Amino acid sequence: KNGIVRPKGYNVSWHSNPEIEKHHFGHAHPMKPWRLTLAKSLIMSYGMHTAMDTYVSRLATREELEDFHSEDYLDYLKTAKVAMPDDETPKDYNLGGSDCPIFEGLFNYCSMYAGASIDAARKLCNNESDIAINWSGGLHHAKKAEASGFCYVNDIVLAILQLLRKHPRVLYIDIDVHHGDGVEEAFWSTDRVMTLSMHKYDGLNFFPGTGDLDRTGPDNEGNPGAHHAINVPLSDGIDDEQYVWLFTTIVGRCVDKFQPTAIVLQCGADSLAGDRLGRFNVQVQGHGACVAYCKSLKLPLLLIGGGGYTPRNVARAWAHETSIAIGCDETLDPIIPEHTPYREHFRHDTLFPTLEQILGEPRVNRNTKKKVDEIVSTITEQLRFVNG
Ligand code: VJV
Ligand code: CA
Ligand code: ZN
Repeated sequence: KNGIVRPKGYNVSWHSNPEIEKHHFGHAHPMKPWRLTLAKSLIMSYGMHTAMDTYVSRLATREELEDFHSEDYLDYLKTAKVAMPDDETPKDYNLGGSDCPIFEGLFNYCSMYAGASIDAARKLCNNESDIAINWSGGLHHAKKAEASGFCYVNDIVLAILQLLRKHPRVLYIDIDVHHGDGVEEAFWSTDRVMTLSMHKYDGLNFFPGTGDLDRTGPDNEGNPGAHHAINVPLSDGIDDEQYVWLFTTIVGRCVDKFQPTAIVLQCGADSLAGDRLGRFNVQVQGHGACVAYCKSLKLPLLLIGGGGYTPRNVARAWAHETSIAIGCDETLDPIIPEHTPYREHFRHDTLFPTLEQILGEPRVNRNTKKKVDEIVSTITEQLRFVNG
């Protein structure tokens, strides 16, 4: 296998545990941990693992999970039994419905993806990594005592809490097509974390139904967290040009004002065109440009996964973004190597399966220039209230 040259003096760490990939949410559930196997197959067939420090992550401890989650919720999550297969009504803590089913090994699954994010954050804290990656994490909807939208334990909140032990200010950015409500809410009352989510927003018609432009944090008397939540509500069909322009413009201004000392980027791949649940027209190139922009800021960077429901495209995006982290994106052969396991999955679209190709049926872009400009000017106004 062709190895890739490791950049000197620059460390990328990859945190994963193959056990995670074996879990099943149930027949026809859109969340497929197996997409991680597909992503890993691309990353390894390009030889990228030789250019990173690779770690098999461990389970998060009970104590670590309690940094955010309530004891009673964790007790329930640990002991919850697999329900009747046709039972679709969510039970206590929103567990057991069709979005957040109780499946075999659920607590191990949660402890593993959380352990990987915590490990990754610690590598950044002790300067052993410049960029740390956990594609199995990014489960942004989980609350202190509630499962939500395929998320049970909020590994992002746990990782940010680790970063805050050393870093005075953390910028959290979320390019999943859904609103990053759980992370936003967890840091509602602090000025040490700024949260920024770009997402499809259509009132209550698109999950989770929050994330309008005016949702900036509670501005009750003396709340230091006021104005530190940034929301970019978008309509169907946004393309690379608009998406990347919005991303770089808004993130650039947030960094100028807030002066973060570390960045966490949730790279949910359901914002890609052709996603089973998503509505955007973002391509692998545009999605990756967001990662490249964050890397260019030269701050400790945590890359985590998230949504993504068309597995071959999730794998394409996260393999491409791994190559950006390493700095070998320009030298990769766009045609997926012959020896890649599961290569047939990528032949779905074209004769020669490639890493970066036009994904999905194009959707009509419902985002007007006027609306996009208005979003930037409203957020620019909001940022006048923020100091680094
Ligand atoms: O829209 C919802 C909630 C409902 C109730 C439950 N039914 C199934 C759907 C409507 C109001 N939930 C969303 C949750 C999206 C979570 C996204 C997570 C992330 O990407 O942001 C981060 C990892 C939703 N959209 C689509 C579905 N649920 C869905 C769930 C299924 C399904 C098909 C669609 C569950 C089981 C099966 N099919 C078999
Ligand atoms: Ca988002
Ligand atoms: Zn999502």
